[in-house]
Amino acid sequence: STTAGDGPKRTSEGLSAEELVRPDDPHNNITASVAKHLGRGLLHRPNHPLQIVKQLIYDSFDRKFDVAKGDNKMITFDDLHPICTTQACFDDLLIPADHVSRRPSDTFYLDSERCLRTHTSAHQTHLLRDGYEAFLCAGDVYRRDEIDQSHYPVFHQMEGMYVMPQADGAPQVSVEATEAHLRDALESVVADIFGDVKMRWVEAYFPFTEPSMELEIWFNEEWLEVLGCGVVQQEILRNCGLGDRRAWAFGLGLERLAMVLFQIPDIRLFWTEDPRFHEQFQDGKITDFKPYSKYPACLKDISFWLSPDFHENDFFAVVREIGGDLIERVELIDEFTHPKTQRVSNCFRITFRHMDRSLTNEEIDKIQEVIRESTANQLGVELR
Ligand code: FA5
Ligand code: MG
Repeated sequence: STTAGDGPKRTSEGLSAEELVRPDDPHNNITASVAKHLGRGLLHRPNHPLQIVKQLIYDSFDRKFDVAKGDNKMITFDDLHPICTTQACFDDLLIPADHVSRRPSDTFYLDSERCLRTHTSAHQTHLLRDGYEAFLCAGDVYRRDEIDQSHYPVFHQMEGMYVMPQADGAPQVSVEATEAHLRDALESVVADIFGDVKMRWVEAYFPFTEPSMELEIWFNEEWLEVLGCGVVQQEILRNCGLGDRRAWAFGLGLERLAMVLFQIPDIRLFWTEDPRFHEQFQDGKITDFKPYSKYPACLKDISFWLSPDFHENDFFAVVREIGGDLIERVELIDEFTHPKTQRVSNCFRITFRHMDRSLTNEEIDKIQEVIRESTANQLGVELR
């Protein structure tokens, strides 16, 4: 089997960092540190754990659906450009204009009409309109988020979409049959990849599916959400020229699966160039990752009085922008309300760590000073 998708490639219009970061456009909130992740191509890198998981899922669906038995074959796409229209990312999926996920504190916008895809669901409607009825679509997705060992502003998803086969003139496939087909497909693929793992379905909500659910697996003594899915809203299919056909869709987190399968403890490791990481993985094989010693961390605290429109994610973005991959974690460690003025002050602890060497206190003090200045200037807060 091949490591690349078999669908058409659309990455030719790649934009440079200068074209992505546009301080002159009031809608643009893409930072240089995020921009440099575009085009890294982890899903195409041989022996990379994300690429390995992607291929395992492709192969499993390939075995699951049999064209000879009337199933649709899943066409794979893993080279679609991450810049999409807000129309495709949100409106086409019936996500209302005031939905939280569309806020500039949550989504990276290129301009008023384009953003970095926040999920691979952004490709659903144009692939349907292009005539694809069964596809898997993998790619890097971007969200402004908190920072810790399991959250990073870039991660990877795989979308699956399947329009139920229906003969001309045959009655409409029921929602129940579509949901049953979806559950069976996902349970088989997860069992195929994980072996005998405990799974459970949890009710969920997505504007673009009804009913909607999430699949969780039992891992390290807790339930871990690996995917969201559901029966596609009829309105979406109708808008794509599919009338009363039925379809299901899912969106799965590739890092989540890879961290479980390979015992990878930190989401930032997927981006490292350290050979001690890369030499541990081999295409087609699931092996346990053996952590190598980490370099020591350096901790710095920052306290400030909040401004009325302060949003945590804006602060995280400032820290990430200046500290880049040195930032392991940012956590709120203290909140204080002044008894007289009612002003609120927050204290955040920033954990700095280099993946490939030791840090000196002096170099981190310099970075921390820039973080303090930018926090005050960009967020209008008052440093303490
Ligand atoms: C979505 O993104 C929906 N588009 C999924 C979907 C597709 C639903 C099609 C229905 C039909 P959600 O935000 O829950 O949903 O993300 C889906 C999966 O991506 C999660 O289950 C998780 O595995 C992964 N994921 C989400 N956020 C993160 C994150 N910050 N870091 C790593 N993985 C994440
Ligand atoms: Mg979710």
